[in-house]
Amino acid sequence: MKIHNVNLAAVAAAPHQYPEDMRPEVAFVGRSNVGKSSLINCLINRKSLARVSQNPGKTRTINFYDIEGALYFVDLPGYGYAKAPKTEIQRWGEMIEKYLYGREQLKAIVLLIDIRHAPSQLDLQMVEWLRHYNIRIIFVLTKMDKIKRSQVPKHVKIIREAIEADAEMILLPFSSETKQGKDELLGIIGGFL
Ligand SMILES: Nc1nc2c(ncn2[C@@H]2O[C@H](COP(=O)(O)OP(=O)(O)O)[C@@H](O)[C@H]2O)c(=O)[nH]1
Ligand SMILES: [Mg+2]
Repeated sequence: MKIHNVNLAAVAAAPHQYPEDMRPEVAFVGRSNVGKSSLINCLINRKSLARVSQNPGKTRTINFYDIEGALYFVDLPGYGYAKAPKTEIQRWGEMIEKYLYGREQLKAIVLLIDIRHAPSQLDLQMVEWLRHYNIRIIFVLTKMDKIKRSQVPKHVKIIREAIEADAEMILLPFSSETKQGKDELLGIIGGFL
């Protein structure tokens, strides 16, 4: 899959604003600052269509990117930013749940985890949630350029054990800086559509 034509098709604060044309969707989720905007920009070959934010936790909408008129990349709001009041977290949960619930078009979720750290409690909760909804998860382990290549397998193993991944579960080390993992990820996404 090569991506040339991308448009921000919808910015949704509520379900009635989601696209309704039944094209397949792949959604991206992870804690704030994990590198989600950078990953989406890397996949779509743009510098900054998906905002790379210095201000974590600002995105409070679900953004739908029309990819080649064939599918949508869905940018879900990030979680786990510091200093978020409880009401904000609750609103976040409701927003995500409304999207996940019964979204037939959703073919897979790309869940981003920083390769340097063990998954947080919120990451594990997210995994449990997605398993509950029976949604296929692709784990992308971000910022791999920040650790030595020789350390990658060790970090993958720690994360694999923490999420209790079975053998078929995909955990893909990735870097938006070096584009390592990009072609593999596009291949995996293509395979699910
Ligand atoms: N070294 C490195 N930095 C990254 C990578 N991906 C994102 N970043 C940096 O991490 C910060 C957060 O990235 P962003 O894409 O805005 O994260 P988001 O909050 O998950 O959307 C920014 O300063 C990015 O430049 C990566 O693969 N390698
Ligand atoms: Mg972002």
